[in-house]
Amino acid sequence: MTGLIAITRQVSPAINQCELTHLERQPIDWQRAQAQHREYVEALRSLGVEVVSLLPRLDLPDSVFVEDAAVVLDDCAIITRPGADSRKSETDLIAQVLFPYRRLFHIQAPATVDGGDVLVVGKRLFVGISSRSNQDAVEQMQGFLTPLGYTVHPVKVTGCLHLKSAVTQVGENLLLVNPTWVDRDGFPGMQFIDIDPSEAYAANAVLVGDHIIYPSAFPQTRKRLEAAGIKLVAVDASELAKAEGAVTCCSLVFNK
Ligand code: CIR
Repeated sequence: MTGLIAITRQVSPAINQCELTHLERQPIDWQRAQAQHREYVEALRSLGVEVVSLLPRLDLPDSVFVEDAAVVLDDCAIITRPGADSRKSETDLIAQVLFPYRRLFHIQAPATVDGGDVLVVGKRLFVGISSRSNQDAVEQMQGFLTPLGYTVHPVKVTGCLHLKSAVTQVGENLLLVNPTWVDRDGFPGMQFIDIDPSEAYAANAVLVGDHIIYPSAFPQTRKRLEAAGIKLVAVDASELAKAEGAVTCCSLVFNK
């Protein structure tokens, strides 16, 4: 085992009432979404991660996207305050689950932040300023984390829901990026792989050890990743993509 744990939650039967910002609503097949979510959980397990699978919540359509409720670091966790009102109560449930593992900090109004807007690279946190996450959240996170040796950097995001729709980490010093949605200059000292321009949503990957979990929907970008020597486990994440969810959104992965 890797010593890594992943918190996940099964897909809500109310997933068709999910929030949507940049996508037109299309019917989501709940059973197919559940099957794909199980495949995702198996991908995590295949990489040696211990997976906690929480029960589905009928009252919380977007609760499968556990990433948005918290940011888990090695020495603490931040419980977020999601930007969408329908999602604000998801955080209490996740705080209960994380309580045994980490000291918790809580984001307070007027700040809002979704975990999908927070990219952690070592001791640096990049926070997307988006329709969900604001500068007050950056300042509260700086207050919590500066004494622990972290730095917190706001980054402007346009055209997509979250920072991690536009950029994720795929290696120690390496980011996968859609440069039309976020400026590479916001990440000094990092190296980049650009997505294939025909695959706008291809910048979201889950890094687990020296592998990534990656959607099968992006074969052109996958070629670029493999050419760079990145090992990947492909999953079909197409049903939850209709809910504007990507692969990082469905888990909170951290060192036990
Ligand atoms: C929402 O709009 O909040 C959900 N339908 C999708 C959230 C996806 N989460 C993520 O990218 N971290």
